[in-house]
Amino acid sequence: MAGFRAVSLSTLIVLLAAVVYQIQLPLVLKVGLGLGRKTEPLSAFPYTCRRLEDERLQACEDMWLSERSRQLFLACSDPNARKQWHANSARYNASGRSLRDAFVALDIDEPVGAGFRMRTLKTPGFTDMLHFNGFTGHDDYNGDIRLWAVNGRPSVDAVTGEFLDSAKVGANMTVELFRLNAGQGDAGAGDELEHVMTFHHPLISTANRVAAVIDEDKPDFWFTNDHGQGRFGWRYRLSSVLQTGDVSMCRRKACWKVAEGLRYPNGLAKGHDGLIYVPSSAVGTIDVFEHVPRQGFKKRHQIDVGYSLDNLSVDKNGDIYAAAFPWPLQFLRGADDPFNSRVPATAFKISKKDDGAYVVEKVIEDRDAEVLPATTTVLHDAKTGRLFFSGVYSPFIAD
Ligand SMILES: *[C@@H]1O[C@H](CO)[C@@H](O)[C@H](O)[C@H]1NC(C)=O
Ligand SMILES: *[C@@H]1O[C@H](CO)[C@@H](O)[C@H](O)[C@H]1NC(C)=O
Ligand SMILES: CC(=O)N[C@H]1CO[C@H](CO)[C@@H](O)[C@@H]1O
Repeated sequence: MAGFRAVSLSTLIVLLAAVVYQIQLPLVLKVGLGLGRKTEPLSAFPYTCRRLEDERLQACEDMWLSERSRQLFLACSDPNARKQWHANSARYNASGRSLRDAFVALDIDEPVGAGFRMRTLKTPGFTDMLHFNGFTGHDDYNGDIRLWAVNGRPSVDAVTGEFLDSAKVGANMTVELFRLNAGQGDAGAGDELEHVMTFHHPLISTANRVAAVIDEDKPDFWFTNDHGQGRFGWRYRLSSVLQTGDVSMCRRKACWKVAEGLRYPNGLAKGHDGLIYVPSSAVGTIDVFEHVPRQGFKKRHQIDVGYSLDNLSVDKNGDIYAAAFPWPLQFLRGADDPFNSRVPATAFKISKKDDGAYVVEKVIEDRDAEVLPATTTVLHDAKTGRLFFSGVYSPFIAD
């Protein structure tokens, strides 16, 4: 009986997927496979690029720049372990998970050798493991720096403490808030992060990245659930087809949904205009929302980029930079062999004109994967004009 049910359910899923994909075939082919796309080599762009290689700078999924202290924060991991355990890509071998995820801070105005002065931040007050996905930060008025990070740990049995099979029950996703206290937060200063609190809630289910609401010193944040509430099984696998991705908000112990019906909502960011920009990887668009208190998100614009988009970042001038994959399939395949794969990368700049219209511009592309990593986040330092690239499984970052 169970077998029969499994067969009919999976047949149904395949049929359903086929129907939906047929309707959207042109879009899926264009965005998902990169068909008919003209890509350009690095030499077509006015940048010189180099790799910053250091064993601490591996598999840095995400970055955030503290403008005040001129420190670039990265959430780094172990590229080989990502293959075994990465809750956001349904890799659930808990025994192969990384045991060395850590925040790394680069003082980007302090060059040292071929790179920058850097230090790994300790988190003594946090006794659990970190398994990073996206994070964000904020320069507080009092000089503190706060970092909100998505943490995807294996689920454990509350009684025995043994690992549960996260493929069957989903990973245990939380958001962890850390603080680098004033003084410690100055470039090159302290290396200990204070753990402020853990957010644990049923709605933090397939969390991808966080955007801080920032209302004085409150810890409130928005975050994307890239597979919505589908923690495992067909709800997980079909999420971007069924458009079940969502954005939710948390205030201390309470969380609620503010937007739904999204296709793989990814690394969201809050713009300087107060609007929230949510890229959808599966369709190559950015939805622009206004947060209306007590009503949730109201969609104000949609920006079409036409590339499979990844995470966004906002620079000091308010321009948005988006990492994109010209060939998404190559990106997915590359994850299995992070040290040898060559995956093309693209970055877009999205600026808002005075009349409110958006201009999308390709700023760099590495068609032949000469230097840039399989990029999941690109960040622009408006002060120096530098771009930083990092990748969820890449063994290096680049600038
Ligand atoms: C899980 O990870 C461990 C440790 O890396 C490895 O030895 C094992 O082969 C992995 N299991 C599977 C099913 O890939
Ligand atoms: C998930 O993490 C929270 C916070 O650390 C913990 O209280 C809870 O017991 C964990 N649940 C499972 C199923 O692992
Ligand atoms: C915040 C962040 O880095 N999120 C995502 C960036 O894109 C990759 C690939 O789609 C995701 O795996 C990350 O979770």
